Amino acid sequence: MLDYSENQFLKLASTPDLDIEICDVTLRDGEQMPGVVFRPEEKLEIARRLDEAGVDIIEAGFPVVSKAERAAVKEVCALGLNAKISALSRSTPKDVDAALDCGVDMISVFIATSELHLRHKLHMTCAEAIRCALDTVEYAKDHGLVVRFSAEDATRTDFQILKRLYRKAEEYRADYVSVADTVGILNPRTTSYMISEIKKTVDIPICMHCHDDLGMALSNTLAGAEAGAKQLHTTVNGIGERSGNTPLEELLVALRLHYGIDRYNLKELNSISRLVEGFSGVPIARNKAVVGANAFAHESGIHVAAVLEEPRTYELYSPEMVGADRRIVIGKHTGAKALKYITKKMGYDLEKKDICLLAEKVKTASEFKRPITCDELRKLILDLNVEFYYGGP
Ligand code: HCA
Repeated sequence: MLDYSENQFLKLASTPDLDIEICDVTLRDGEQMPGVVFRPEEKLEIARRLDEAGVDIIEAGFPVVSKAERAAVKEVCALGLNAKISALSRSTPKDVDAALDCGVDMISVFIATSELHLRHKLHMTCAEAIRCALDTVEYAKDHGLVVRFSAEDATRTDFQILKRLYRKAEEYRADYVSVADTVGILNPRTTSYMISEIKKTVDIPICMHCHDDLGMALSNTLAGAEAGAKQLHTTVNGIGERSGNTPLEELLVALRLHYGIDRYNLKELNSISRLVEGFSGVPIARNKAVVGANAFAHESGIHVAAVLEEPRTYELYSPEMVGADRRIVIGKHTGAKALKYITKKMGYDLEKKDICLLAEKVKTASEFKRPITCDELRKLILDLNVEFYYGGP
């Protein structure tokens, strides 16, 4: 495989060594995307594939939501995967019991802490919410679970109160504290500030749970990791509530290219992405980074000619690295070199003058605003009425 790491900007700034783990929440927060429901067998298949990709923790669901949900989380736990299995729990012992019944390794105990959520959702005082949270953390610890305490809407919570609460959660033996950027208000600079300050406050690892309302979930997750957050949350294809969460595939590729983290199996990314696209019914945008249909597609004559000679000219990293294929698209911008390559692959050996004629026909035919299929190209070749050698399929 070509070495794609020879770029000054991948080396320019001294990138810190990151001590991170990935917690994928596709099966829980991903499923909270309006209209998305995973069947139990689909949850199992996604969990298996996440495990093959090497994610460290899988948040398998919210067991108290329904009987079926609880059964599915139970089955994920029974798969015996390498990944640790976690479940979401409100700050009440009833939810912890439901998670315990599933056999999870970890639990995410959450409660909203912002003034807005306290007043308009929980109808509780801050002190009451803190009491519920700490009692539940204690209850889960007493029942042998690894506990993440998550402050929902942490990023719109009074920062002094938030830090005090995280310190308390640590005192109550929480194993992690989570910064939930529930409505995606952070930017990389504010993330960096928040995480460094929380790091001065607690000694337990910090989780970064980002939403993409401003399109900054990935950058914020990386900024959080650079500032010392350990557990990074993702969903496949970035599915999740509203604009979604940090996309697993984008984060893993960034960690590989920018930070040299190579323990995740990136070759799984394309197929897991298609799997989740099918199960969730949420189509992947063609121009989506890493897994979009166009991530390694080339049409422009100039680009195709260069890519055919040396793919790195227009590809930052190879499609093979993420289990994808390169696609050469025939359309309005296709040049002679690309046509020669494509027609040869189809088995036609056309002379240069006929390739030029064909290029003109392709331009006219593609005026209908869509690329040309191989069958249409074959028809155009036959319409040329020229002699050629055909040795193809
Ligand atoms: C939610 C809860 C949560 C929890 C995040 C976490 C959020 O709103 O559904 O586990 O840290 O975004 O606040 O997903």
